[in-house]
Amino acid sequence: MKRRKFLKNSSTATAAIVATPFLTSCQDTPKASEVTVIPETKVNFPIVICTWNFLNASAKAWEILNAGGTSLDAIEQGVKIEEDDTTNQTVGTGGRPDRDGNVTLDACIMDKEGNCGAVLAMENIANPISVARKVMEDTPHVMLAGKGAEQFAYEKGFEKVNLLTEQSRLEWLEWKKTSEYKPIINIENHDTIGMLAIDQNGDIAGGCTTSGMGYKMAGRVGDSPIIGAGLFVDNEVGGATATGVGEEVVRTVGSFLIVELMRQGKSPQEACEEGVKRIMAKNEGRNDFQIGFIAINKKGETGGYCVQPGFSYRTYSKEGHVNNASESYLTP
Ligand code: SD4
Repeated sequence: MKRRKFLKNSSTATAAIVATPFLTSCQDTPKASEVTVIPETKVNFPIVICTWNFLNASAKAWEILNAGGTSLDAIEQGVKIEEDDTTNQTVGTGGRPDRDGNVTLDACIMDKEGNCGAVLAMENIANPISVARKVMEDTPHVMLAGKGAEQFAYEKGFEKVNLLTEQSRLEWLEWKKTSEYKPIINIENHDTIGMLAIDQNGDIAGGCTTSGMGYKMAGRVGDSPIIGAGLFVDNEVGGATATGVGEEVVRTVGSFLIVELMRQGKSPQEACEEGVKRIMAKNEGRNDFQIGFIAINKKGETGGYCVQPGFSYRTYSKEGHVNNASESYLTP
């Protein structure tokens, strides 16, 4: 039996029973007295984790998982909470605009089969994660950008909305007085939501949604909607997602790297640490940007690591919900 199948439906401590080599060569089904019990393997799912301290988003995802819903539904419904929160100025409605005053949204989603969908630099649509899911499910493509993504959303019944709130407009007008593009650590690049979930079947899905870096150049796209950079899920291994300065995450294909490190045997925590170290190796001496990675493996073990102090990630499972302060590569 494949390990993946063995873990299926198992959300509590599990003892794996393995036939000895002698017995397997002699008969198909060993008797209970003739098997070796290997140590308990603790699994922890269903579970959802997300970047930053998003209690409402993770609670929504947990509600779906706990009721037996799929990880894919949990991701979509969970991150939508932040897309609709106008006080979150890094995601969805209320997001900070680009330097021309236009709010452009990026999102991607990935399911247990490795299917994925993304929208890039899309304007006037409130829930890019749902459009990304439609791209995944209803088109032969993976990514739609700009006007094409917006047009596709209208065709799918999404409404045109004004994403620029008064608060974000006034801050942009203030920014324009100096027009200095220098994202403030843990402020202007704060609050993108990347989310990973495992459902009761043990299947993993992930999503990531953002308005990108505040006051970016028109047309700029970061890591968040790029499969492998801002998000990656491999249902055999685990998933990873990122927040922070997307250019640096793209340069190392960060989330894919972390999943591959887990495939090679690293824990989610070790893999996130290695991911950040790879980025810092390309940026020796720099201390002016933030990146945070989170990861989960097939057993529901989690990890997170970042460049600068100040990043946290939330976990929500039967064991409760916690905002985990992430350790950082740099010290304060
Ligand atoms: C980006 N990674 O567009 C995003 C920004 C972000 O919290 O994470 N903001 O580069």
